Amino acid sequence: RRGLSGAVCIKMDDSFYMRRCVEIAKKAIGCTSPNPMVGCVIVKDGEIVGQGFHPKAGQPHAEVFALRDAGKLAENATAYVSLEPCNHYGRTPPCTEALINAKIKQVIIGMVDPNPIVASKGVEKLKASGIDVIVGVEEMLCQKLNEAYIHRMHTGKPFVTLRYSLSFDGRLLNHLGRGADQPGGYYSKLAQEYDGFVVSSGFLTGASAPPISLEPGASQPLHIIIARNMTSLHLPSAIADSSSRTVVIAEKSIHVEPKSEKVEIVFLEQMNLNSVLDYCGRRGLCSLVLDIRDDDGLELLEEGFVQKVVMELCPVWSGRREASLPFLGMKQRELKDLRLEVANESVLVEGYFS
Ligand code: AOF
Ligand code: ZN
Repeated sequence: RRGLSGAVCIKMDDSFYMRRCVEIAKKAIGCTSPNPMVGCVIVKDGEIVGQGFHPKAGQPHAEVFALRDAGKLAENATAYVSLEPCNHYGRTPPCTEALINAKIKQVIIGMVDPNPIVASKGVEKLKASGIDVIVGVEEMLCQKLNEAYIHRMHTGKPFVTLRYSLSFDGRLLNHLGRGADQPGGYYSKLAQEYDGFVVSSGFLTGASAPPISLEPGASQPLHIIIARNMTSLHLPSAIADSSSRTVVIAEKSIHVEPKSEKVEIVFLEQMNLNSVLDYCGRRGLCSLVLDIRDDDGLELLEEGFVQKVVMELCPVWSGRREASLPFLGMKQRELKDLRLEVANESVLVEGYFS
């Protein structure tokens, strides 16, 4: 067969369409929490006749947009969805019904939804309606897309990524590598992707600019200050005036200045890392960055609450003899699924705690 451009069309396989679902789902990166990112593609006779993604919690799901896009062509077509279609009335009606009503013939699913109100009920409903269902195409890719959502569904806590910068002589830096917080820089992208940043004391002294994303149209992360053993807190203007919201989590009464509509104070009766993360999970935060510029915040790592590490190796020799060797005295652990990237003038190394 020949396409419009005259080029020979190859029949694309399930994996290709599922990867397409994941690609379009990412258009909503950072915007869907506490919902997952989901993409859907409707294919008929080897052609994509409709596609859609879930833009934001409260808005229609990916399948609804894809079916609208396909119109009547959805009849007898195959729907590819990166996550199992829902079968419940939440903020939106069930996608299984929408697929059934549109007379979809086959549904190919990337992964089962770990949300207990969905978990396999969507698959069962589709099958019971006579639709052919396949589950597990490009499953690992679909899981990676929603690693934070899946983690929160399983644990009730946000997925936590530790980020820090090191010099070539192995010292913790209190600044980012060049270009990291510019548009397209890894830090700006992390701030777009993650729901919240735990800001350590380096930010409170005003030494570091608070995490914000400069990606076009990005949603900004919530700034979280864990105010343990503090009775008063003066926020630097960079935080108080930032476009992001800030939440100060405290144990007992705390005096926070300056007052701002964007700064919220939350009290937790028994404040420990477990209760802080549980609170963040209840609040709907699926993912957090623990941004280390000095030695605080390290208990999260020690207690096993960190899932992923992003280390930036900056091309500087600090020459500081006394400067902190980060994480000294922490217990030995293995990292897996390593990824390496040369970003601007730094080297980024990512890994997951096993
Ligand atoms: C899908 N496609 O695009 C999304 C799904 O409150 P609701 O109605 O938006 O429901 C939220 C739940 O629906 C969410 O926790 C997840 O289980 C599922 N999200 N499912 O088939 C989508 N966003
Ligand atoms: Zn749905």
